Amino acid sequence: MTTMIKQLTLPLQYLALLASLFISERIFAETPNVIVVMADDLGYGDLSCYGATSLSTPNIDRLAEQGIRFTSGYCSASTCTPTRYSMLTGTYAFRGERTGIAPPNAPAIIKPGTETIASLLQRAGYATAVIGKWHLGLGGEDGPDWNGDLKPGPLEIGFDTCFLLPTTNDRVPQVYVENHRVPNLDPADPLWVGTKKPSRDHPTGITDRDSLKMDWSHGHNSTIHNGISRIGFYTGGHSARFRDEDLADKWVEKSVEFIEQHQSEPFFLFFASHDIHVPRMPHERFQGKTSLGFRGDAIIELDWCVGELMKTLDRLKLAENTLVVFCSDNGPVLDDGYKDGAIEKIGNHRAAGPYSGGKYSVYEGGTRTPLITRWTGRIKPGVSDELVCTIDLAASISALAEQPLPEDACLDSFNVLGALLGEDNASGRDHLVQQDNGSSGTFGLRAGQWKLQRYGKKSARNVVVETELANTPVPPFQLFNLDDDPAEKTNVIDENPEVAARLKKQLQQLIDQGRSRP
Ligand code: NG6
Ligand code: CA
Repeated sequence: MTTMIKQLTLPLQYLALLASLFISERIFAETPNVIVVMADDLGYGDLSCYGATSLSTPNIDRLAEQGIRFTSGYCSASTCTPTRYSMLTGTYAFRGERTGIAPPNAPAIIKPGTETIASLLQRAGYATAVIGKWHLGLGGEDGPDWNGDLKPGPLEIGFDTCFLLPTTNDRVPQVYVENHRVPNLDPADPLWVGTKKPSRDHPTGITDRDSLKMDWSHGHNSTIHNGISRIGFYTGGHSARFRDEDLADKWVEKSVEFIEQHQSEPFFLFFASHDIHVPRMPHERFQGKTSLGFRGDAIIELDWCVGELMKTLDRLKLAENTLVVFCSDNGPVLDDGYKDGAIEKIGNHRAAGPYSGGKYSVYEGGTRTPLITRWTGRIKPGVSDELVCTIDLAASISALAEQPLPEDACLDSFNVLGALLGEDNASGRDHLVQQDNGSSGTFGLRAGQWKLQRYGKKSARNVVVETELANTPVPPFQLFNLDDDPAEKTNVIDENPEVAARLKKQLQQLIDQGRSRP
C-alpha cells in the first residue's frame, strides 16, 4: 500500500512541479508591469493623435499608434480629486465624503484599509509607487503635520513608496513629499501652511503684484513663491522648496529610478503628471515651443515625459512586459486663474475636440478625455469606440493580475480588460455616471448614444469653455443624442420622453443603490 502511494505521489509531485512552472510562467506573462500616466486638465483635443494641429505630441502619438486609442475613454469626474479618488478606489467619488477639490491642509481622503488598485496589485506581488501630483490629502483628521510624519497617505493604502507634490501647484506649499516626510527640511526653518495671512507684512499676490513673473486672473493671490502667487499661505521650509520649472524633470528622474530598481519584478507606477494644470510654468527648454503659449508648451513637456518613460522601457527591454495606460483627470480649461495667454493664443485649437464643456462640467468635454493603452506584442494596435473609464482600471487590472476583488471594494469598477486590451468582440461598459466636483448634485449619464444631464442646483448655469453656451442658464434635465449631436447643443428631452424617463430612473438608482458593480 505504502509503495503504491509512493509510486503514485512521485508522478504527482512531478505533475505539481510542472503545473507550478506552467502557472508561474502564466502569472509572469499575465502580470505585466503597469504604468498609469495621468495628465492633469488635458482635453480630448489637446494631442495630435486626437486631432490637434496647432502642436505635435510625437511620443504620445507613438503610444497611440502602437496601442489602442479610445474615442469613448473617460475619467469619472471633471475635477481632479474625485477622478483620482475613483481611479484609485474603483468607487464613484460622489459616494465618499469630502471628495471634492482638496485644500492644502486636507487630511487623507482615502482612509487606510480602503482597497485600492495599489493595494490589490501590492497583494498580487507588485512593487507599487505613486510619483507626481497627489491632491488626495495627507495626515489624520487634523491634516498634514508638515514638519513631522505625513501619514496616513499613499503608503497606508497600498503604495510601497511615493514622491509627491502634495496638492496642486497653484496651492501651497511648493515642497515634495517623499514617503512620510518633506525632504530637505531644515528644522530651524519649519514649514507652516494655513488659510490666514501669517503676518501683516506677508507679501501676497495683491500687495506685491508688480513683482510677479506670471500674474493671476482670479483667486491665486495669496503667498508668493518663485514669482507666482498661490491659493493659501505658507512660511518657512525654504530649503525644501522647489521651482515650478523643475517638476516634470523630477517626476521623470524619480520614475526612471523606480523602474530601474524594480525591472525584474512586476511593478505598478502611477505617474501623476502636473502638466498641464496651472500655474503652467514648463521648464525653460519647453517655453515658447508652441504657438499656444505656456498651455501648449506644458503639453509638449508632458509629451517629453511620456517619451522618457517609453525610452526607459525600451532600454530595459520591458516594453513587451508593460501595460501603459495614458489618461487625463478632467477636461480642459483655458483661464484657470493665471494670465498665461491660454485664451489669447488659442487660435484654431479646440482643447475639448468636438465636445462642449471642459473642466468643472458634465458636458462630454468635462470627462471624455484622451485614453490610450499600449502593451507591445500583446495589444493589437487600433482605435476603439468602446466605453471605458479610469474608474475601471482597478477591476480590470486586478483581473489581469488574477487578484480577486473583495465584495465590498471597488464598488463601481467594471472589468473591461478585454476592451482595454482591444480583444475581438470584447465590450466596454454600457453606461457611465459622470460627475463634476461633486457638491452640487449635478450628474451626467452616458448610456449608449444617449446622454442625460441632471443639474442639482436651482438656477444652474453652464460651465463650458469656448462656446456660446458659456454661463447660460440650464434646465434641471437635458437629453442629447451623441450620435447626431456630439457637441450636446440640441436638447431633445421633449422629443424622447421615454428615453429621458428611463435614464432619469437609472441615474437615481445608480446613486441610491450605493454600488454599480454587480
Ligand atoms: C479651483 C481653482 C482652480 C484649480 C481647481 C482645482 C480658483 C479660483 N480656482 O478652486 O485654479 O486649482 O480648483 O483643479 O481658485 S484640479 O484640477 O486640481 O481639480
Ligand atoms: Ca485636474
